Amino acid sequence: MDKKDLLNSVTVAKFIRDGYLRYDEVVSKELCQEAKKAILSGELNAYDHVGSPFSSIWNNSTMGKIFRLTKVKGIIESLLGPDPQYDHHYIHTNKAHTKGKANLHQDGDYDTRNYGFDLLILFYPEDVTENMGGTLLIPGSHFRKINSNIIKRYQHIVGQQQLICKAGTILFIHSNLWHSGRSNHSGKDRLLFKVRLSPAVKQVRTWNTDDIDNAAIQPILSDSIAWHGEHQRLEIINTVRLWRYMTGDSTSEFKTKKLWGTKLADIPKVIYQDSLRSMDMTDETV
Ligand SMILES: O=C(O)CCC(=O)C(=O)O
Ligand SMILES: [Fe+2]
Repeated sequence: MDKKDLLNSVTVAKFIRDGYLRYDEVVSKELCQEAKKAILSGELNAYDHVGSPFSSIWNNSTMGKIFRLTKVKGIIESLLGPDPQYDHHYIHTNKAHTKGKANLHQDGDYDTRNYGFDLLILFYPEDVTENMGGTLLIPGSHFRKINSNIIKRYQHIVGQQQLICKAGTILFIHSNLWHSGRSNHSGKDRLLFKVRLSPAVKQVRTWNTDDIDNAAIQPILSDSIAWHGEHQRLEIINTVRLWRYMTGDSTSEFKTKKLWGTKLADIPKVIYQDSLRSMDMTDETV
């Protein structure tokens, strides 16, 4: 792809810190209408072939047009690298006047990778208003691996974001970010088309890195997220480690005091520190 259509390093740093990026109204109203028709027709109900190149899926169809918009393609390639693979898609119809959608979870809970990740792409073909049960996201939760739905009892986490948006909005989410659909108290169904893609390459410098030395990046990576509380330092280290993995930086220590001056070798297990499963995993060296 032309590098002008890829994300820059500042935006990728924000993705690494928060675990998601949001783009409002990137899909035209006409394409949203077409997408809604395609969804309701049932033609998209079945999975396609898991592991196929994404470029081979939905050719000559509305969804193909949407996911091949230059802007959308550029974001996908920036986060996953070229030629990502299709994992699955799903139509989430959150019916009018339905409760019981408090279901905080992580899609990538069985994922054994330490740094590589899949991308969830959540496309809303219709407006989502305040009481329609828009997707709830917990920024900065993607470094905490959890088992199945054990987090679903957590409510009102400081800084949580519940989506309210216009038709054509897309969220791009790290597959370990904690998220949930919510109860729909409105009289209208809420529609969400989700696709999960996997990288076909190691996710290193897959975006436009012309601004890699931009001074704005370090404060983004070492920003604190209120709900991390006492774990802020560890979470910043996790954030910086993912940044270092994705920029291919294998120096052995943080170079500047601002990034805590900590020797990585002294803290070999901080990534996914909440996961029992991570106890027997060997960390990749970054
Ligand atoms: O219904 C929602 O907003 C969330 C759906 C979800 O969990 C997913 O697509 O992975
Ligand atoms: Fe999910």
